Amino acid sequence: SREQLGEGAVLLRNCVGHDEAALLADLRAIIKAAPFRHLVTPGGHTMSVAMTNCGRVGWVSDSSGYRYDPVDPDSGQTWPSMPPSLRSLAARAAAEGGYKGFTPDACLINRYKPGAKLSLHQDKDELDLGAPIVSVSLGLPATFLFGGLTRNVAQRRYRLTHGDVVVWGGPSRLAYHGVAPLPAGEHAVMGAQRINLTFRKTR
Ligand code: MD5
Ligand code: FE
Repeated sequence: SREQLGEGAVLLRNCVGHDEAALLADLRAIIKAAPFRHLVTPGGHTMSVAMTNCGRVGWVSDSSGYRYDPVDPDSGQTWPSMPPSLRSLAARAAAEGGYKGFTPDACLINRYKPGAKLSLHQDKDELDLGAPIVSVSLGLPATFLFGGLTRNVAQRRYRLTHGDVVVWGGPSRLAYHGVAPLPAGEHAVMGAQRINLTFRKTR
């Protein structure tokens, strides 16, 4: 199914489909090569969400700021490459959301355990703001907070569940957003966690 959340923002429920087994196997291999870690923000806070990346570059944060870096600072190696199972899901979802020819070069992988949250923010570290961000939710359901172009706009809340994909483009690309603290639970496939993949075109 297909639901318009805002101008340029399209929610595709249960969009992962038959790609799921290959996707999860590839995800496990990425996490083995580049394990989840809790990044520190420039303000000195350790994030409750744990992160890793695949693709040409990965999103990293430390005391000096945010950046896209070809090197995993924990390993000193380049990030695992973006497997075709992930790349093709992102391209298919983007096309369904109205963006043909989406070629992401980064995939940020966020892991939420119960209690983890993502505070209200904008994604603006990417140079190509004309490209959408494609977000894939796996595991436990989460409450997603979708605000406006300024911080003070009231947020609408959406429950995102396993297999849901959101294409964030157009004016929604720079909307403030966040994720409410993850409730405890156990997902049949993913266990006691939510994993979110965000596909980005950084240049
Ligand atoms: C998540 N991740 O559920 C979300 C999904 C992040 C992040 O926010 O930065 O890693 S991506 C949601 C998103 C991206 C770009 C724009 C908008 C939402 N939006 O306009 O609401 O872990
Ligand atoms: Fe974000």
